[in-house]
Amino acid sequence: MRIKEVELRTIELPLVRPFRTSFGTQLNRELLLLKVTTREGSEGWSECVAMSEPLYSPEYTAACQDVIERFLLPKIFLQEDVIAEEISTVLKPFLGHQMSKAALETAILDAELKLNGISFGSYLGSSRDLIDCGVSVGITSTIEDLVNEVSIYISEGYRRIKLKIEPGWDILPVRTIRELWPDIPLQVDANQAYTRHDTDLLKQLDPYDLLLIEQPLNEHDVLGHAMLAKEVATPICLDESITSLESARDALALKATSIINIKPGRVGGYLESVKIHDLCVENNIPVWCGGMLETGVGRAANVALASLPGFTLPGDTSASSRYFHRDITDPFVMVDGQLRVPMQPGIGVHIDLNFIEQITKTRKVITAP
Ligand code: OSB
Ligand code: MG
Repeated sequence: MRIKEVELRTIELPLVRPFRTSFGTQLNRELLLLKVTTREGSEGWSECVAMSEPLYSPEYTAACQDVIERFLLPKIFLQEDVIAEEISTVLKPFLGHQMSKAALETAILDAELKLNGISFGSYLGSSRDLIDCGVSVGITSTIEDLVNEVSIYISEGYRRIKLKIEPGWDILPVRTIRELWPDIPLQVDANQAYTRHDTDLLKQLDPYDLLLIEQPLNEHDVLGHAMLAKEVATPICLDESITSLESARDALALKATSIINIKPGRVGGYLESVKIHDLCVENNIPVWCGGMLETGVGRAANVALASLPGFTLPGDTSASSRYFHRDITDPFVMVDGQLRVPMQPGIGVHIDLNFIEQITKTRKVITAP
């Protein structure tokens, strides 16, 4: 393919309720949306999962726009023939910036698959039409608010609950939810809020039959996770620490993680995600698809990825209504705790351009030289 132009848009959507984690509270989802138009007449869409501030990862929306404009796109424009599978190699000289690279690769892949009439799911290696939904529940002001929120999700049919935790909001919320719903698959996510000194505290989660503890320690403390994993009975699952196939391989070798949360943005794209999935399948390591409060554009591709055979645990792949009053695509509607994998070519969802126009904060079109 030859690229004609790339549109970079910042959009902002209000969340249905505040989302509080150990790193901050979000009321809105600001994100960068990409549209790649090719000379062949194909259009590809993606969203960059970075947040507006560098609190979850070093990347943030404005920096993503900068690196894409300043370095990544000029490099891609030098390509005679743009092929999605070659993008990560082309961009390799530029270090880091996985979320920005993932966004570019995904939009190009969407354009390519639409040209070839292939869906994301069949291209990535989907093994089913429906995927199980979990839901990530933020920290609330009171235990009563938490119980109310979890009750809603359970009645809607979510098949797994993930509670966000931090020091001071851990044992009590977990014990309360476990006592009220003794059989619901339950897990927790600390987003790096603990240290190596908290081993005894984290051991106190063991009686509650959790599927896993996600990213309790700093993203760079992989050895700390390996040490912790020896002490606690609950499996450790890394999120922030896994930024590539190599980091996944090393964390597994160190026994720092026994389950992996795959987020395509965090690891540089869907193609790298499939490689991590395959490594985990070979090593009998369960994987699940994480989320970054995506709109329907990112969700469509995530749902396709989550339908690969190694994704044996429900992901943070919730319905559109969990996040937004109105989505920018046809909404993802959960039926019996599951979402349907789109079957149309590319990401396979209809994009609501009128609504996107209404929520656009900035828009820039970069034309290929
Ligand atoms: O750590 O998994 C995380 C959202 C934003 C940033 C990091 C995380 C999350 C979530 C929500 O837990 C996942 C989702 O429902 O999209
Ligand atoms: Mg996480």
